[in-house]
Amino acid sequence: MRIIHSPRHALHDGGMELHRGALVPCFEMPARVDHILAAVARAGWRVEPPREYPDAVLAGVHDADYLAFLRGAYAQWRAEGREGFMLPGAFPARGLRRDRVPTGLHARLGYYAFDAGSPIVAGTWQAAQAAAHCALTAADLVAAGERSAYALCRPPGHHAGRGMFGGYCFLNNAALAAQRLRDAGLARVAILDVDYHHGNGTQDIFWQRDDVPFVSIHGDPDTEYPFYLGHADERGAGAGDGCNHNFPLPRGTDWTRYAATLEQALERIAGHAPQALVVSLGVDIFEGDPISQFKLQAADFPRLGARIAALGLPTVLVQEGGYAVAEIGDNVAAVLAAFD
Ligand code: OKP
Ligand code: ZN
Repeated sequence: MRIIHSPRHALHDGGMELHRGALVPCFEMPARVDHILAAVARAGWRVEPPREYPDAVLAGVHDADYLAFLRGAYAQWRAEGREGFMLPGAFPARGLRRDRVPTGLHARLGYYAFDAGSPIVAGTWQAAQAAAHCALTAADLVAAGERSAYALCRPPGHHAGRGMFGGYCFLNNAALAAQRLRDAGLARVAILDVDYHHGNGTQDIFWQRDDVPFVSIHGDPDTEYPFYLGHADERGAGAGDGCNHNFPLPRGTDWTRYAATLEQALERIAGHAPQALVVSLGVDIFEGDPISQFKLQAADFPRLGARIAALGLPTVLVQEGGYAVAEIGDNVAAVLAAFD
């Protein structure tokens, strides 16, 4: 298994998130990567750095004004005499204007965010850029003929839309990987998102497209984050009508139920006859996850990997969530081993 990782992920650290009314250290922390790297080493896989890419590549899935905001936000924060992490406190919800981008920094922070759980710190842009480069490198390896490659991305990406951040995500690493494979000439690239939380950003990016079908299994948004997207009746629009497939499942879902839904999800993917697959690999479906409510056991992750690998598609695996820090490495490695 080819593993792509950058130590620059650690530059994104020190922020707090608003969690059920209290400011707490982010569950999405650098130590997650240390545990994944340890498990990768135990498995005997070598770790490679990402290649460098111009920022123009990011514009393949993100709006130019959003990228400019992310790139410059923290420097402007400092220029205004502030320190520490940035969190928004107001959002353009219904009844408020979203047709113009405000000029003030805090106004723009809320304009581009959709939650108060995704702090921006001094190194956030550099870390997000490095994570995106990991995903792009993994995509380039698979485009060049590798059977699979794993991008150890941090911060994660699947909640980041064309022009919004949230859910710990700033740049949509999986979407960038899929777009990269498309640009390399593959006609259809499917995305399977198995993270506990619906990949609202990925759905947003490919909603009107038929070349990147999106299939997601996740906690029911009626009660689970990100709450306002991810229902089964969301099928895509325009050319993308019928290319978006959501499988919301209730709290407490165990492997037996999950596996039955996974079969349906894999059938949908096969139905689109893609040339390659991108997996948004969140292992927060583990029963011990502190912010999620499914009940998969450690022994279920090799099964998950085996079922996905059995599609037989060239596959880019992109790290998303997983907050049971002590177990995240073994759970990720168990999935990856199925592709080795
Ligand atoms: C990211 B990924 C607001 C934030 C609530 C956000 C969870 C993000 C999960 N307090 N928590 O999909 O694993
Ligand atoms: Zn998640």
